[in-house]
Amino acid sequence: MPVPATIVRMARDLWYWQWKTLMTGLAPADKDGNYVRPKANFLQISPQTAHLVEKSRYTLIVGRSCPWAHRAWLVWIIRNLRETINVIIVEPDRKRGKWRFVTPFNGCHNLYDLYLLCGSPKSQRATIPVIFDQKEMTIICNESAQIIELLNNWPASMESPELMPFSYQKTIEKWRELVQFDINDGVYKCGFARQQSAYTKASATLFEALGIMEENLNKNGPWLCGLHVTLSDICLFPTLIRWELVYAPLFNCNRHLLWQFPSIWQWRQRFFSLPGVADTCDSEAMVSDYFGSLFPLNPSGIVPDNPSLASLVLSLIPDPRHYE
Ligand SMILES: N[C@@H](CCC(=O)N[C@@H](CS)C(=O)NCC(=O)O)C(=O)O
Repeated sequence: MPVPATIVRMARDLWYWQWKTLMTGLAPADKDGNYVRPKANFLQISPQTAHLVEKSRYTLIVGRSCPWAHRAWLVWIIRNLRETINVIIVEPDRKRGKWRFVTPFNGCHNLYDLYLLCGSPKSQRATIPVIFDQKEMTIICNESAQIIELLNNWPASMESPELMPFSYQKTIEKWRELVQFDINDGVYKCGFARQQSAYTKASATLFEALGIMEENLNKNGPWLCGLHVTLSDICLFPTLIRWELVYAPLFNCNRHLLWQFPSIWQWRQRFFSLPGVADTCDSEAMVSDYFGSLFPLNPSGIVPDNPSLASLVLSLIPDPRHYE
């Protein structure tokens, strides 16, 4: 039996009100419905002194689904820092909306308790990535943009690559800024937009930035700043590896398909093939966490099927004659 139109309208209005209420908890927005990312609050050592830190005193805490944690994990892998800083991978606890330690860490079962132990106010969101100092029992940094700079200066072997060489610094900063605001955060601005106009603006900015990346890689590749992998590549990859799995289907990042940017497509294949990188890309964790946790965007909780990540990333760009 068809549902009467008035009931449908009432249900829609009620759902829309509930959706807005839930979105307020999930993703703060300004008065025009644009998503505004909250700020992190811990930073106690400067990147310039990170190379002086004592070996094995610190732990990097990451999770498999989080793109901000992924960039820190990538620096750890690419600079081969396993001798000088431990890594712990936390798991999402969806019922409680917290990051959970697989085995208790300093007596804490979840990251929120570790934040409290380190003197964080109760109102603080317990986010990853984090660098924890075991000696002082404190979090030294919980902002990924700073964590990757710290890790780039962390004690490492002579062969470890420098990801922010001095002569490239200006160029790296320029790309990092575009990547951070228009791409890393850009996908969230699309997905968490509260109004059509906010979404339309975010989507246009996002794809314009991808266009700029495409042109740059085409002219100056193979990496964003030329011949060497730098922190700008590290920042771009976590967003692009989640593209078809999460951001296109869940955050409406659909204006173009990624393979329509051929240089970006090849750049992603190149980055994915670097030693150790594929092991940091757990597509099941990414998909189940985003689709399972972001209730206001996916109320059914249904987690979609996907091709294997390697087959997707390493596939050839379709021949233009077949789609034009
Ligand atoms: N400013 C942070 C943001 C990190 C962030 O938002 N992490 C998310 C996971 S992708 C998180 O841990 N969220 C937990 C929460 O908000 O309670 C950074 O870039 O390090």
